[in-house]
Amino acid sequence: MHSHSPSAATYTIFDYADNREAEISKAELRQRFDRDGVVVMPGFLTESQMLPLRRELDAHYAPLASKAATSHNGAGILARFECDVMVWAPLKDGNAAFVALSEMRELAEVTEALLDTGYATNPNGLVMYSVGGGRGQAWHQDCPPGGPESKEFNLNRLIYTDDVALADGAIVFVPGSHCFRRIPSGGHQEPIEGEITLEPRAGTVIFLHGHVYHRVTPNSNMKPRTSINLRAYPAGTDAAVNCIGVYRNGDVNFCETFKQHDGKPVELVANMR
Ligand SMILES: O=C(O)CCC(=O)C(=O)O
Repeated sequence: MHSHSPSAATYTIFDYADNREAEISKAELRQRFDRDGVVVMPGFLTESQMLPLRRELDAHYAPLASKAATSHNGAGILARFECDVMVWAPLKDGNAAFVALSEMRELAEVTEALLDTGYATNPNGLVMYSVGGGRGQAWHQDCPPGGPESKEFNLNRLIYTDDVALADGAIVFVPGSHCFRRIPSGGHQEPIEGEITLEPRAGTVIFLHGHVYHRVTPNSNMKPRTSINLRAYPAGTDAAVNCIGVYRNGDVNFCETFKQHDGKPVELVANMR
C-alpha cells in the first residue's frame, strides 16, 4: 500500500483480467471485491516480514514432512473430496511470528475496506501444507452460499511466503461466482467457464470471498507448497460459518469430522510419486 494521507491512499493490485499490476483507491478496492469476490495484492509482505514466517513454517513442518504424503487430510472419510493438505493452527499455538502477521496494520486496513468495521478474525489461523504428488484441493466453497446480500461468509486472506508455480499447485477461482449460489456438480479439477489460474509470488495476499468457487491444482513436482489463511468475517458472522464446506460431490461438516488423517496411507498419492 502507498499512503500519503488516509484519503489519498492507493493500493497495488494484480489485475488478472489485464494481466498487469494497477494502482487503485480504497473505494475501487471495495468495488472490485463486491464485483469479483477476489482482490489480489502482490508485494503485500516484504522479505523481512516473510523471513520469520518461513522459519516457523520450516520448524513446524520439518518433522512432519516425511509423513505428509501418507497423512494428508484427504484420507479416510474425506478421501472422496480430494483435498490433500496438512493443516496447522499457528495462532492457537500462540506462535509469535504469526501473531505479528495477524496484527499487521495494512492487513487490517484492507480487511476493513472489504468487510466494513466490526469484522472478526479467526482466533486459530490456518496453514495449509502439501508435498509433491498431492492432489491439490478440489473445487469448493468454504461455506454454503446464501443470497447475494448474505453476510454469512468468510473472507480468506491467503498469504504466500514462497513463489507458487503451476507445478506446485496454482490457485484457480471464478471471479463473480460468490453471486452464483451453489457450485454445480462436476469433476474436482474439471475447468469451469471463466476460471482464472494464478501463480502467486512470495509476498502476495489474495483476499477471496468464501463463496467464490476455488480450487488448488495438484502438485506435480516434489516442492512442498504452503499457504497461510487468516480468515476474517463480517460483523455478526463467526467462524462457525466454515463448519460446512461445499464441494461438487457433496458437503463436509468439518466441525464434526476429525480433520486429521486416520493413519491409513493415501494410495493415490503414494502411486503418484
Ligand atoms: O492454498 C490456497 O491457495 C487456497 C486455500 C483454499 O482453498 C482455502 O483456504 O479454502
